[in-house]
Amino acid sequence: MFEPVLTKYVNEPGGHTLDFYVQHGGYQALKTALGMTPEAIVDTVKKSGLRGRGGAGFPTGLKWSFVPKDNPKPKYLCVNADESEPGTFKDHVLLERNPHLLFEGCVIACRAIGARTCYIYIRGEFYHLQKQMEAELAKARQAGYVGKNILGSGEDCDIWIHRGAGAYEAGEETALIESLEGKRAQPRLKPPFPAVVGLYGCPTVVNNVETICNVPLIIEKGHEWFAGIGPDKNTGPKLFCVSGHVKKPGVYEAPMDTTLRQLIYDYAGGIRGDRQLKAVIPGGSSTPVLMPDKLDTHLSFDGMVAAGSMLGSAAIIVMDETTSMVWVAKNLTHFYKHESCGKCTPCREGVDWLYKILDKIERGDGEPRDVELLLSVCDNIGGKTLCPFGDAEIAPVLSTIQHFRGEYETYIRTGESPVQSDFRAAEP
Ligand code: L3W
Repeated sequence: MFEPVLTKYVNEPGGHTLDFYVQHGGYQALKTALGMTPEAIVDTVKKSGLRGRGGAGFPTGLKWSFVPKDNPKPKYLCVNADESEPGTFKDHVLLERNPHLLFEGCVIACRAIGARTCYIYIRGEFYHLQKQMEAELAKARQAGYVGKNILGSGEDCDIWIHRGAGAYEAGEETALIESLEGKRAQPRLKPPFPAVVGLYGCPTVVNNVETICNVPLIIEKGHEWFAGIGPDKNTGPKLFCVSGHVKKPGVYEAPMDTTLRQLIYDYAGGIRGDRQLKAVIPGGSSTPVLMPDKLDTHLSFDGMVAAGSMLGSAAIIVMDETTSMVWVAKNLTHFYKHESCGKCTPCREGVDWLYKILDKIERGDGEPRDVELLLSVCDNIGGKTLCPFGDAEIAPVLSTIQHFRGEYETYIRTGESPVQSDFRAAEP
């Protein structure tokens, strides 16, 4: 199995502290980066092939290079730690167990894009992390790794931890920026992209936690090392969150040429009770369901697209034969209904209709026209909203109908779920 690098010390007692981090080679990459030009740092990250770990898989070095050099305004780095996609819990591990890797990555990334201020936007529910992260940040500032005149280099870079108020939508980059500015977390129209007009109207890079944590590793071990891990264009170590009906749920670090089968059966111990696998959501609740015939696909950005889904936030939700797919669609739709920010009418109104129809089917009151009605409502949401939320909320409905239409139709005809479940998860 792959030798972890991002999560190497996460189970060590005290592994999150500055002393432990420095004793194990921490902040050496920062020293190296301080001797590099910003252009050289961007170039190294580009050559590594690092792609964003938050959902879109956009090339990180390319995103950094969009920040205009001739713009006299301040530049900002925002770390997206608003981890809230159902099934996703990888960034939490890094924030809790390896915060200095993130701080080190932030200072290096700020140098690369010409920023002196970085905000780490953590989700509202991470209140237990805020105190610990701020205590460790204070130690890093005291030791000269963060703040003014970093390690005597003349370089300034401060980091602030900002906790949101518990809105999933704040994970969308422009909504995150709005929230940081003190407004409701609602998305802005793009373009302009944040790299040009972002926080306070200034050039801003928004990167995910895991993305930034890879930066010190690339500087320390070299872009060739990083590019040598995993398949072409899908390089570097990757964190996968495995949840659902597996024997050993958890966060696993592996290269992206690992297959779904290996992750579920070798890493996560296989299906609980040795039951049959029914379906998998591979990249968090916003990504289409995959069937077992895709088990031998690489868990890479490109592999998952080729299989008909997305790697997204690499949250693999495993469902066995006892899972009602109508219930899955209803459960996830309840989440999206609760979290829609309300700005775009198709999303706000449409998701409520989706939920009502699914709830009606689940109660046994479904009508034969309901499947077509669900598809029609989805058609009026997809691609018609400012941010990807609209496309996200229809993915569970569309993909469960695509693969399990018969299950919907039987449920509607008989008024009962055709799936024999021996468990019942909490009702939403
Ligand atoms: C400058 C251009 N910048 C693209 C930037 C853009 C963004 C990135 C990707 O997210 C997924 C979806 C959600 N000039 C640019 C440019 N960019 N062209 O590149 O852009 P895009 O449009 O492909 O994706 P997106 O709409 O930002 C789509 C998921 O991301 N998502 C992520 C949440 C992440 C967290 C987290 O990290 N904690 O919560 C939220 O919407 O599901 O799959 O930066 O600006 N020409």
